[in-house]
Parts: sequence; structure tokens; C-alpha cells
Amino acid sequence: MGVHKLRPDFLWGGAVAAHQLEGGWQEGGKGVSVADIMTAGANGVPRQITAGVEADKYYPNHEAIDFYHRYPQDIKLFAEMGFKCFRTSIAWTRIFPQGDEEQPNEAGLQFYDDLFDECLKYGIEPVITLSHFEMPNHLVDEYGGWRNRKLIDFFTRFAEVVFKRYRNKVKYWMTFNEINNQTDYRDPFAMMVNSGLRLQDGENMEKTMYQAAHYELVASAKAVQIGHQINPDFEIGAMIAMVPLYPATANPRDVMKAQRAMQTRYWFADVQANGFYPKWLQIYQADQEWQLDITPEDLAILQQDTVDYIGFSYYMSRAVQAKPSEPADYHYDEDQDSTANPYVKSSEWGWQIDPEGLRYALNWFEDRYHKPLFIVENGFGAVDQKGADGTVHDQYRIDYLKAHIEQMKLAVEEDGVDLMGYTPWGCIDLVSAGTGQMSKRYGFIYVDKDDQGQGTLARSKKDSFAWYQKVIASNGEDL
Ligand code: BGP
Repeated sequence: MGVHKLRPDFLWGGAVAAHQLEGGWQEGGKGVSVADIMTAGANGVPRQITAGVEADKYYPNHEAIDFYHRYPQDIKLFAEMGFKCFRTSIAWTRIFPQGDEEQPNEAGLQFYDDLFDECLKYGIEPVITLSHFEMPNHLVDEYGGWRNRKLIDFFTRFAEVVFKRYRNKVKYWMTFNEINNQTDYRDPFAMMVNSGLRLQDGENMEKTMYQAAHYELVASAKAVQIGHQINPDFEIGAMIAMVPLYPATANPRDVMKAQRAMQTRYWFADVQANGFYPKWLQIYQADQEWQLDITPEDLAILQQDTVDYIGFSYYMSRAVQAKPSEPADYHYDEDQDSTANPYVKSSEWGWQIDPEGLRYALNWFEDRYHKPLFIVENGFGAVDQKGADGTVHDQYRIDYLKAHIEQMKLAVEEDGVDLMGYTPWGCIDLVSAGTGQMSKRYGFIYVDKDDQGQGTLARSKKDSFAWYQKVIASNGEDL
């Protein structure tokens, strides 16, 4: 049996993002982010991205769960669970309200000083995402978001300011949350939250995505370089949305399709970890005659400043199928090429539950990049009901997490994967990114608030709270 074990300093914790829990959207000099102009979706209607903040609309991110004021109480609960780390993001708009200022906003910097001090008081390491779906909306209105090269300077200025300020408080960083989600370039929501792209009529969305993604990758590499200059002990990672794409059958054409689908979804990680664009993509881009703005200097930066580790989210896998007459390039289209996988069950939101896919993903990353890995999101979104005793009995959540932790341990113990930590998503209930609602919950801690924004915001422990406490205390032995 495997000689490997989870590291003794394994980073057990939980993950959130500023805009999904802080609230205080106009406090402490904060500017308007893209998350602040997104309404809640309802009854299958997706979230709307409005032109600005419109008076008659409900914006759930504005108050969220009021972590901005209540964080001491919440961090105390995380400490009680035994968290070794806490993953959150720094809201870019607290530091640079518009995004293009020369000088940062001191009140915003102070807020995160206080928050990190509160974590460190309990020995909880902050794990920080620089950009988690919450860029300044001014950069969208004024510059067109990441289609503009100027964004590289704005982002790296922001990164430099926070790296310097928190050089002795934060060691673990990630640049862009789920940078590869924009592979789905037909999804206006993904394009907005990832890259601040409001698509214009007649625009070639795919080309715009490749251009914006390139600027983000250069900005990410520059941030890695700046961070290491400020503190060589920093560990700065990528953050990839990992959804393994399986061939629907053993038909070699499906297998080829799945391979190209994996290449298409994960080339972002290739660039961040290997330092260069994969060949198939260079050929594909050249064939389109897009004339992308990719300079030799950019390529040198990508090559030189690769990430220290791969952080990734894992919720589900998918299966893909070749078309009856598949073109030779096996071009992958997220919408058209996916098919149901009869071997796995789905959540209420159609997310296919596949614990073994996590072991597969860990091995896939290990084989391809040989870098430490960090599972920075995993979890089960569900509508929780309080029982007669006023407590949420979320055995379904425990079952989901347990099954995934078992597979994670196999990847470490049997396969030798180098894993830094595990931070389940939404460790306290928060606003769902996809739906904008409260009712899709992930937390160990229940927050009293509904989809209309009503509730006391009181916190209470679900059954999963004590379960996760036990998991951490035993370093994953007692599941
Ligand atoms: C990831 C995001 C998170 C988060 C999570 C769950 O894509 O990084 O911000 O919200 O998914 O998604 P949802 O909230 O839509 O259930």
C-alpha cells in the first residue's frame, strides 16, 4: 500500500470570494465591480448584467452575507472547525475603486489588514485570489475590459500594491479565478465575469476571447515575477476550473474529440505552468488569420515566469462525443459536443457528480505539469431545509465531500500526487455565482437569508460542521 500520506501541514480550510459574501459594496470607498451590476436570476432565468446599478433591480452581491461587518464572528467559527487556511479574494474595487487610479484606497487596504490579522490570530493562513469575477466596472466601460492591453498595467499595479502591503501576512496567492472558464466564449456571463467583455454586435467572440485571455496570461506571469521579487517565499498559483472531459464511448473519434476538448479547456494551464502556447493552438490561431496582438516580449514573459502551483476547482466531469462528420481539427464546442454520462448522477443543477473524476484530475495535472496541486474549490450546492430542531441535517453534503476526499487521498497515497491542501467551496453560505441566489448553498455554516434578500443573517452550524471538524482534526483519517 502507498507510503505517501497527506502532508502533516496539509492546508485544510474553506473557500469564498469577496463579492459573494462581503457586502458593503459602497463602504470604505469601494468602487463598483462587475459583480455589483449583476442581478439575481430566478426560475431558470439567468442573471442579468445591467449597464449600471438600476434602482428597481435586486443586486444580491450588494449586501451578500455582510461578512464585511461580521467577519470576526465568521473567522471564529472557521477556527472552531480547525481551519488551517482560508481562501478568499481581495476585491480589486476596494483597493482601486475605478481600476485606473495611480494611488490605492487606504480604507480598502486597511480592511484586508484587519481581516488577515483576524485569521492569523487563530493560525489560519490566508490564501488569496487576486481576481475572482469582480474587476472594476469602470475598466469595462472605459477600456472595454481585457480586450485592451492597458489592463495588464492596471492589474499588475493592483497586484504589486497588495503583494507589498501583505508581504508578511499572506504567502499563498492565485492570479485569476477559473481563468479557463472563458473557453465557453458564447456565454455572456462567463465573458463578463472573467474578462469584463460586453460583447458587441458582429464581434468575433472567439477571437476576442483569445486576445483577452492572452493579456490576462501576460498579466498573470508579470504578477508572478513581481510577487517573487517582493517576497521570494510567496507561492503564486494558477486557478483552473477543472472539468474532466471523457470520451462518451471507446470509438477512437470520441477519444480524439475528448483529447482535443481537454487541450482546449486546459491550454490556459499549459501556458501558466509550462510557459508556452501548445502547438495545436498556435496552428489553430494562425489558421484563423486573426492577427492577435501577441508580441515576442509577451512570449518571453510567459516563458520566464511560470506559476508555483496549480490551484483548481472541481465539481463535476462531463462526457463528449464526436459529430457524425467530424472536421479534422476536432474543434471543441462546449455546448454542442457534450453528452450525458449514464454512469454518474447529477445534482439539481445538472452538475454530474463524479468523485473518481477528482482522482483522475489530480493525476492528469501531475502527469502534465509536475507541480504541486491545490484543490481550492469542491462542494455540493443544495437547497437546505431546516429540520424540526432548527438545524440543517445535510448528510448529502457530507456524503459528497467524503467521497471526494477519499479519492483525493487515493491520488496522494497510491499515485504520489503532491497536494498542498483542500478548501471546499462556500464554507459559509453565500451568494451563488451562477444563479445569484442564496438558495444554492454549500456551507458548513447556515446563513439565514432567502432569495429575496429577507432574513436575519444569523449564522448556525449544519451537521457537516462537526463532521468537517473531525476530518481536519484527524488530518483526513476519520471520514
Ligand atoms: C466556481 C466559482 C465560484 C463559485 C462556484 C460555485 O465557478 O469560482 O465563485 O460560486 O463555482 O458555483 P455556483 O455559485 O454557481 O454554484
